[in-house]
Amino acid sequence: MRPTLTQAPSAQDLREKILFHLTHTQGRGPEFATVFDWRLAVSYTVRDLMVGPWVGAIRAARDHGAKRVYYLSMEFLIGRILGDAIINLQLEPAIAEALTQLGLDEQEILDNEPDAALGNGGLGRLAACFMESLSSLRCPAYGYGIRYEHGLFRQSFENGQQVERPEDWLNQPHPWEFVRIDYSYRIGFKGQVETVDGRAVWHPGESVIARAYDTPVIGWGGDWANSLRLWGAHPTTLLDLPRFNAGDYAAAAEPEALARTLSRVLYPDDTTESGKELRLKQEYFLTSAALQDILRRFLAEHDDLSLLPQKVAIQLNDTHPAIAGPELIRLLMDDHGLPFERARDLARATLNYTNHTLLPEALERWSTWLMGRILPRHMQIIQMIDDDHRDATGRPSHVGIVHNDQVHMGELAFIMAGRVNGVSALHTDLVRDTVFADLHKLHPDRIVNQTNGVAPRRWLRMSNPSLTRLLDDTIGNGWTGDLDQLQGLEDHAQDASFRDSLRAAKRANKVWLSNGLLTKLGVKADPDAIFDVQIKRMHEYKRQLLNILEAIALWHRIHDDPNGGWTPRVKIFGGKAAPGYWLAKSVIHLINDVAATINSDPITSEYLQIAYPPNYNVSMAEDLIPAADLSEQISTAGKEASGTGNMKFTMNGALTIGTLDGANVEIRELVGSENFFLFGLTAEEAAAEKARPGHARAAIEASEDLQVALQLIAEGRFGQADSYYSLLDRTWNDDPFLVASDFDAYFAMQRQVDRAFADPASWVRMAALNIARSGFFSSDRTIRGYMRDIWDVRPVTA
Ligand code: CR6
Repeated sequence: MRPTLTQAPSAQDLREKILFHLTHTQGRGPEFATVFDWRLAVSYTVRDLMVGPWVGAIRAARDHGAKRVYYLSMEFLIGRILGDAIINLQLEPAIAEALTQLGLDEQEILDNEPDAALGNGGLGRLAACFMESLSSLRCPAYGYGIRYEHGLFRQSFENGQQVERPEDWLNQPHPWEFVRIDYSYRIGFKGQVETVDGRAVWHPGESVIARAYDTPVIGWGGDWANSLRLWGAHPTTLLDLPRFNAGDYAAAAEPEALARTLSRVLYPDDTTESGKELRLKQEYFLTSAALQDILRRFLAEHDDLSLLPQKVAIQLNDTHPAIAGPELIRLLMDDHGLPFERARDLARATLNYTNHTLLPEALERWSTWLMGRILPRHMQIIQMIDDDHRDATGRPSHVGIVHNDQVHMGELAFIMAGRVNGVSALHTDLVRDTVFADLHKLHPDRIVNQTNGVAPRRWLRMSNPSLTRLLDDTIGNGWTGDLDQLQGLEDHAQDASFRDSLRAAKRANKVWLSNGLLTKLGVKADPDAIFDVQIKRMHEYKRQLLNILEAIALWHRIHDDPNGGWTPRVKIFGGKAAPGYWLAKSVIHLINDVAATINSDPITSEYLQIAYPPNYNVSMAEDLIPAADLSEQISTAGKEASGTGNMKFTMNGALTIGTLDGANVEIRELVGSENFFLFGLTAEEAAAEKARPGHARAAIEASEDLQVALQLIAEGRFGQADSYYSLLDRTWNDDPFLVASDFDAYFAMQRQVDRAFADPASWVRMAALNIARSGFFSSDRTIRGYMRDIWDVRPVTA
């Protein structure tokens, strides 16, 4: 474990600093201060403790001439910062005492912070965990993203249906960021390319300024912080003064309006592709600003561009920043005069690409027409890269970046990357065998695996204090920075008194959640029931439909035989659907309608309850995961690249019911097949089943439980039947994600879960073993893998 802070502040110090900031930064006397004022005063106090290590880390990296890692991502799903910073700085007891002395409620202060929701789901949250691990491991790194003014939309339910409202986290001061007006770059779009003395000169038709906003990300132990640098778009000219003077005020403000739309909103899709001009502009905005900044920093330290790959490693988080290949070549050729071949080699030795999905609808493509209009110089360079690669490899004619008048961003990213990685063992195999099979044959060493991970500080130490206390008491607190130490619990799993304590810790979390569900939703969740949780984006491949159909079938069975010795269960759902994804929205509607009927059925209410709290986000996950008994990871095999929620549940002692998909495969191998509820078709079987004509109808006709469930929906037992006509039709006649084919296996495995839960001693033992064997899923392990296999960087030691 890292040494604790050399000068850990006392509660008294903290109290004085909080009061100082309340008065001098917030401008309020304590007697007038609101929770918001106090939260800002506490945040500035904590921030002050991050600034020293932050400046020190930047200086140490420069003094050591260290190689830097740059993580380019359109999404950073950070959530709240204060609680995590308190944990990483190891301030909990002192802060708690200081706040008590001030008569403040710590939870109320923490809850006052809005989530920074600059991401959709797993990919964005992964980027946030990676930033934390990079700092915890003292790896000199920068995260580059966009400072969206509106993060992921707020979800509410009206008559059971999703309603979206804009999110506005920046409508209030954001105490963690530092604006750098001196780090601003011009980003061009459109215009023409001319050739002057054999060199291409791009004259953009439009441009905006990218301005840096930095947030320090403190690592575990509090002695290193890296920067998350988010770019905000600003106009090159604030006001069109001649138009303003002529009285045309709206037109005069146009330059500003145009620029600001660029960093205004996060696109609310993750696994569907939007193909919109604004999205392409956002991607280029991020990428160009980042690369200009990277080259500026590099050239401030070195004057020989051939050193670039030794000093810079750039990671592209999915294809969203894949324009980095052409952009880096453009900067090296057009601004620095390098020949194409040199620029290409330097770029390829510097850039790497992570693939996060195989879903064809999510693979980015841009029409050559749009690319040529928005980024004319890049379109030329893309063509050069493509021709060059064809000439160098003699690849088959159907392989390449540009075909059918489209630019394929996956191929572009692959061809321009030194390393390409998948995010779980199974996913990486599928990347090699499917999407990039042809390119893999040409470059057999390029694809590597780096199984995802999650930050144990946030996802265990911060979010699960009752389990944390037990772990610290049992094996010491070294696990926080070295999650493999959880193995030390193996022996204790046999010990009845340890198991009692573990059970008590879980129960405390369940009681707390149960109170919240009652007050916020009116759902009566018995803390002794199984808490069965499925939280993630709403998507057909994730199969929330399978889960709710199982609930209906179970309800029907209980109804028929109320004295059948049923294990009480509370099903909890959380998740948003992309605003245009109407099938996913229809599943949300169905879950809410089913919940309304089932929850109020006096015959079954003791055994089955359904809760769907709206507006699932990072903070809600922090409340739900520690209270879960059962983790639903039930995607169609071959579709979920990795999953990271699955890892968080395992670490927090929930057992998984799941398919052999993504990282579930590795979770099961590590925790032991006897401690995991496996069901369903394998990826290979699923592909074969899908190809079988009439598979859906055949599976439904073979399953009485499923027929009943579908029939009850069709009869209008849950809201209006015609709301669900399309959903039912698709399930009967198409069912691309094999809900019907996997239904019986899932239903049967759930009954096995019921029986297992009815034996608490054995259940808790299984939970203990899940925790003990979850160390592999720390994002520290993942980042060490990237550092070793992809970036070739080492930590900076003091
Ligand atoms: N939607 C994958 O689907 C994976 C994360 C992070 C996803 C998910 O299985 O855990 O990335 N893919 O690797 C994309 O966003 C494209 C996701 O979050």
